[in-house]
Amino acid sequence: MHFIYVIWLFIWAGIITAETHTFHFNVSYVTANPDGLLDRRMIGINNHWPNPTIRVKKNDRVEIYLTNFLENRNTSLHFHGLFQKDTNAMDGPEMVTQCPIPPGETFLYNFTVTDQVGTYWYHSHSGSQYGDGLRGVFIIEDDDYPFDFQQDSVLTVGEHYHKETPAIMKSFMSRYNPTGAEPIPQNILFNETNNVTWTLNPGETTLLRIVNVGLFVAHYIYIEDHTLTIVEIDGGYVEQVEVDSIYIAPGQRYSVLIQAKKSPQQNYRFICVLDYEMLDLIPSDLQLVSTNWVQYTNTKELPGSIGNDYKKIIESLHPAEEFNLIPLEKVPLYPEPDYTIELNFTMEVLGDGITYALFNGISYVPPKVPTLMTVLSGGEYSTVKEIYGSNTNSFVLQPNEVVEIILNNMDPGKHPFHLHGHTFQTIVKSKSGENEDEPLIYNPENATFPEYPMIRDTVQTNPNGHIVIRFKAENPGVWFFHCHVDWHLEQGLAITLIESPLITQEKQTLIDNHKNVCESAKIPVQGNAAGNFGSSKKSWLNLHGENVQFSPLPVGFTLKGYIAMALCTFVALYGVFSIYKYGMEDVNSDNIENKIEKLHKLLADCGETDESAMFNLNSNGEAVNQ
Ligand SMILES: *[C@@H]1O[C@H](CO)[C@@H](O)[C@H](O)[C@H]1NC(C)=O
Ligand SMILES: *[C@@H]1O[C@H](CO)[C@@H](O)[C@H](O)[C@H]1NC(C)=O
Ligand SMILES: *[C@@H]1O[C@H](CO)[C@@H](O)[C@H](O)[C@H]1NC(C)=O
Ligand SMILES: *[C@@H]1O[C@H](CO)[C@@H](O)[C@H](O)[C@H]1NC(C)=O
Ligand SMILES: *[C@@H]1O[C@H](CO)[C@@H](O)[C@H](O)[C@H]1NC(C)=O
Ligand SMILES: *[C@@H]1O[C@H](CO)[C@@H](O)[C@H](O)[C@H]1NC(C)=O
Ligand SMILES: *[C@@H]1O[C@H](CO)[C@@H](O)[C@H](O)[C@H]1NC(C)=O
Ligand SMILES: [Cu+2]
Repeated sequence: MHFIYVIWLFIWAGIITAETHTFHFNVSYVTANPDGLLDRRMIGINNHWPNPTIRVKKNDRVEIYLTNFLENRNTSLHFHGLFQKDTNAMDGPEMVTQCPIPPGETFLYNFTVTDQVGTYWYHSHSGSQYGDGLRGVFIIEDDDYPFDFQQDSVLTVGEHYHKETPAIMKSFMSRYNPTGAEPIPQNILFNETNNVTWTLNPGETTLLRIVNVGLFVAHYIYIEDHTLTIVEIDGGYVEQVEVDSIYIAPGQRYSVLIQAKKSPQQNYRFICVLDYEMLDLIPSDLQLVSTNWVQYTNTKELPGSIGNDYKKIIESLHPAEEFNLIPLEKVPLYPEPDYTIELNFTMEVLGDGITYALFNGISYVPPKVPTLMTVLSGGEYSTVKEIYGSNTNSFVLQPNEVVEIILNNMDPGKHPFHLHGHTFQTIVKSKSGENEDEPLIYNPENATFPEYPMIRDTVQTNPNGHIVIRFKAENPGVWFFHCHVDWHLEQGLAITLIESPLITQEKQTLIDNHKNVCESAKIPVQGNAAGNFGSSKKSWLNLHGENVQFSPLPVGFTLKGYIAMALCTFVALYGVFSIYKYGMEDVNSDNIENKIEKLHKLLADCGETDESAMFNLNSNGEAVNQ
């Protein structure tokens, strides 16, 4: 008795609470049939898929030995939302903070979760690889929750593709897709499968941690005749809000309390609906609504499927607007920024005929040396922005300054932006702009900000709108800021924040294991973005050989015959492909009109003269002869 009492005291004092959790993750292909329609390879851990949920407590240490058993594919692991204080090299994004892990190699992820609590997730940060399944939930339990519940449960949602992401990428980033139309998923996954029955015990309260592990589409989620009480977003507690549904973008987390009925007489549907506005076309056989169930009693039948009338369902819902969610620990608006970064985001076709995502005209292209290694080897030159290359969208931040990012989304799509290593205040989130030619550009002149802005690590920008976020540069290291639509990340929609490089050098080093992995990947661990270095500033500024984007398509290009012909072919193929592939019964007219407009612009730019033989898409998505 006495002994237990002493232990109790220690725990209360928080002295011996930290534990080390060691995992061996053998990452390999596993055959699975997530949606019940097709066997395919998914990327699993220890010959199992779906992947395990990691549960730890505040201040615990996590050691993961990740061995890459994939044939011909590199991998990496990112812990989405974790600050990785003083362990930047454990953050995961390939060529930003680490070398890709080649087949056969083992990488040790070793970090503590410090005082963070809440719902996070882990996923591959090698291209769009997590779309093939390398993803899972990461929970940090609190010692003392600011709400009561009896059950603690998780739910992941996402979209599913029948093809593997390298094959999808090949047709997506192609000259034959000049509008950059995003890949259309084949299905919704509800907890990595579908037709799920979830049991609730009458009268109990459940904390449900919901994570969007998809790489493209946001979801509406609700339980018929039940209220969801939002208590946490992206690891931060919020003032409780009762809603009939939530809207969750890729990368985001919402924890909700669900009060089970005291004496239920029936079972209920648990519904998840894709945000169809994010899809360019809606194939007639695509289910945008996923019916699952909450079961109270197995003596009553489950209600039937709700059907696929997604528009009607979405119209009936009132999800919480993320901008209005107030952190429980009311954090006042951060002061005026010491440093402001303005980013104008556009999608454009570059000289190779492929659509890229650009910030201020620059599409992110990975450097030859991971940016963290450039910091660690750069000595006094690590504060010079230029050494990080001309195509990495790098910005150097000073210790503890308040940084503001203004992001003008000059694209008609919705984009969930994620900042590594921090949470941020969203102080402006505009509505959608009317159209692509008149995006709503942020004007600081008339801006008003909330007293207690919402805080999270991933926020969705509205079409042709803007967001303004603020954060404190209190975490030395190299941090990626990018769209969590991984198709867009692969198109270059990212910037690199180099935060307090001199302090990073002082406090952080690469362990031998990491250097070995780099050696095996044949990636240098010193030098500027081009891999050049030396004793002089001149050698550090020498970017000869760096990776760069294709140059823009010249306007009125003289090889217009070639280009025009190629573009005509794209248009025709695009239309014909769409018709054959999808039936085109329900084309998303808003999006498709934007894309058609882009095509027209492209053709105009190329000086196309003979339009008589051209095929084009009308707003019903039919190929028409102009
Ligand atoms: C879910 O139900 C649908 C329709 O009955 C079926 O086609 C699919 O295979 C089921 N999914 C799973 C994972 O069994
Ligand atoms: C991982 O693979 C290695 C090598 O095949 C094996 O020795 C080890 O037991 C595996 N670990 C797990 C957790 O499956
Ligand atoms: C793995 O990474 C190395 C080093 O960047 C690269 O050369 C190789 O092409 C990558 N492999 C694949 C399959 O992407
Ligand atoms: C993980 O990092 C801690 C702190 O640097 C160190 O003490 C520990 O030995 C490391 N674990 C492994 C397995 O190397
Ligand atoms: C989702 O899967 C996890 C792990 O298998 C399970 O614990 C949880 O109850 C499931 N959630 C729902 C809503 O079915
Ligand atoms: C962004 O676009 C606006 C409107 O065209 C322009 O005024 C502003 O200078 C641009 N900012 C940058 C950084 O290019
Ligand atoms: C800003 O406010 C002033 C005064 O109300 C108004 O005249 C002006 O049009 C506004 N500017 C913008 C860009 O909304
Ligand atoms: Cu995006």
